[in-house]
Amino acid sequence: MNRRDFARLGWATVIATGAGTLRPAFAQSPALGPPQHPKMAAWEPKAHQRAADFTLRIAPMIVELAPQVVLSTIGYSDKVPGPLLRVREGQHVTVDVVNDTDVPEYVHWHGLWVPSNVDGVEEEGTPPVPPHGRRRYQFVARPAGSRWYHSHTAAMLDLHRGAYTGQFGFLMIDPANGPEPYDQEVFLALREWEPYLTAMDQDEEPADPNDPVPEKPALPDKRPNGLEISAPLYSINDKMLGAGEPLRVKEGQRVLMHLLNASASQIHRVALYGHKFQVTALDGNPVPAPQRVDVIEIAPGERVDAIVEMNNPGVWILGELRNVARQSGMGIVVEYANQQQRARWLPPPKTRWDYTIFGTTAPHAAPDETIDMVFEKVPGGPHGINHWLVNGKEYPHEREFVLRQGGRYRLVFHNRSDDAHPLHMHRHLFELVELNGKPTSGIKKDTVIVPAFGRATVDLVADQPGLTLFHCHIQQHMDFGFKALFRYA
Ligand SMILES: [Cu+2]
Repeated sequence: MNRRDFARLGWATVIATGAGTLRPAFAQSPALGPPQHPKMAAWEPKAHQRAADFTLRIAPMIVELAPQVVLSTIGYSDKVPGPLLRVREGQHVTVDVVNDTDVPEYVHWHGLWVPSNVDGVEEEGTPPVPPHGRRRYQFVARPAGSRWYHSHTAAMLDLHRGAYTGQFGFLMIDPANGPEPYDQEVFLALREWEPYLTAMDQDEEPADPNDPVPEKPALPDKRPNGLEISAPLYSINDKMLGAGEPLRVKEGQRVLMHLLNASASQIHRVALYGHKFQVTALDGNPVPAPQRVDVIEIAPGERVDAIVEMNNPGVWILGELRNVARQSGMGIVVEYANQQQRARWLPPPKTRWDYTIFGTTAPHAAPDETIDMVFEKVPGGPHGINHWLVNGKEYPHEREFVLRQGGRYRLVFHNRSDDAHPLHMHRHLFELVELNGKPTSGIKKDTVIVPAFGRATVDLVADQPGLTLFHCHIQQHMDFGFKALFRYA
């Protein structure tokens, strides 16, 4: 049976196994009562502290992806995605997080300039939200743009923790000077559900033979590939294609779409037949040269903001290009007013996603230092899981990566593996300099896809003192070696 057959037949199986994820805490948790843990008292807000702007409750919950397709996961405040946190640039934000599960949790504020002890990362020294306890996170909301928050807990072999759960949500930091004009705003988070381990890698489009492969070794690695994460169910937000309300639009509207890939493992490509995406921001940061494209590629951790001009009346599917992903749920119906026909999917023209077209040709300031980072796969390993090396070693790297405050660093990412990796730098933005030899300028990101056997070069100004985690945003890769800690001298 191939993977597609499984996707067609497998729902009942999946739901049955999914039920096993219900934890005792689900039955025991008080609805909103006082914390049960003895250590809790220390975390109670003091009388003189003001009330939090937001409270997030981490707890087991049920998600109805479609009628008859219901699974259990851990989520924020009983919502998937979690509540939209919307703040102004520069606002002092207080978020109380209540952990109603049996394990410590970390909430990471992805794309924000926050100190290490607030970033929500164990490796940087952020204290956890204790089991059946609570923790207050306080930060200044910056920079402006589409940010998000998510669990940063290691999952390892537990596929019901960290990024495999429903613990993710949008965090919008509205710019002081207001966004571009639009008629409607939508938030679309791409997700997979009920992950499992397999050595059959069918979750990505086959590589284009014309893609440059500057890091391809002369001799191919003949070792058999280890286990990777796959998933039979897909959704946009909490609904499979066709199960939720359609996105209702009117001819002539400009719809601002905030796309987020909240997946633990897969890069996605989406299209909307007969429409173009005017990409205005990458990872929440306005691009110097907005462009209209047919297809958006987005990796775990990335965000893309795009305006779609609704100028092709009908009922269409905005969905994943891969049939298996779209037919297993990754899509949403876009319905124009007064159109009743069946939703249609037609594949878009063949295009290649290329960050560099959104940049300029301005020259870059010379770096103070260049840091080369080489990424390699160790196929198989303990439990048959692929392991990952950064400069020949799995995490940790002692004091290998040290930044001097104010220094300008050029990081060269050499991907010597046959997978694409979304590489994320915490607490900083970097600027793209080159992708597979193609120069660009002015594109600020916090996560960049380095294609299979490809190379990406980025510039980073060391202006956020404190421990800073760097890692692949694919949860399993991060858990099995693909991370490094940057320190300030
Ligand atoms: Cu990776």
